Amino acid sequence: MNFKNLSVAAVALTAALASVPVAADTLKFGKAEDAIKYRQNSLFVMSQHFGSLGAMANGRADFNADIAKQNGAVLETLAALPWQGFAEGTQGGKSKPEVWKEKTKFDGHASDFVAQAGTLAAAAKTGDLANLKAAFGPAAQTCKACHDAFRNR
Ligand code: ASC
Repeated sequence: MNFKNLSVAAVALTAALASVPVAADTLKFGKAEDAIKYRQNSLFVMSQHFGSLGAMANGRADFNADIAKQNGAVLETLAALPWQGFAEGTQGGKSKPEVWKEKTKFDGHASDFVAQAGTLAAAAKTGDLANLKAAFGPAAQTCKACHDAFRNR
């Protein structure tokens, strides 16, 4: 293999590795309580990283490109996780019963959010505050839309 083909292969491998799905559907919870804790805690950790990006996007914190990039990367990885915690038979916590009664709609909200988290992470990676600002609102909107429909206050 010549050098050019080798670098093409390296780029293709990197792209393939990057698109390996994160651990989104890997767990079988022993107890409903564990599933509830898992989804609540993963959502909580996500909210902290999301909140840091929001503070920069909204001018409540100084923009730091490196921190934004790292928080975007953490957010993107975590965004895939909570949904497996909403398994059948794990009703409770702050979830409305509609999560399970309207699972397709709920899953649609989850995948909208995952897509926006990816867009926000990509925006954060550019190191440009204007891109972060543009991507933050639509991502926050996907959090809110799902909470309005499926979370008890
Ligand atoms: C957060 C958080 C939410 C969302 C929501 C967006 O950081 O904890 O629930 O953003 O406020 O509208």
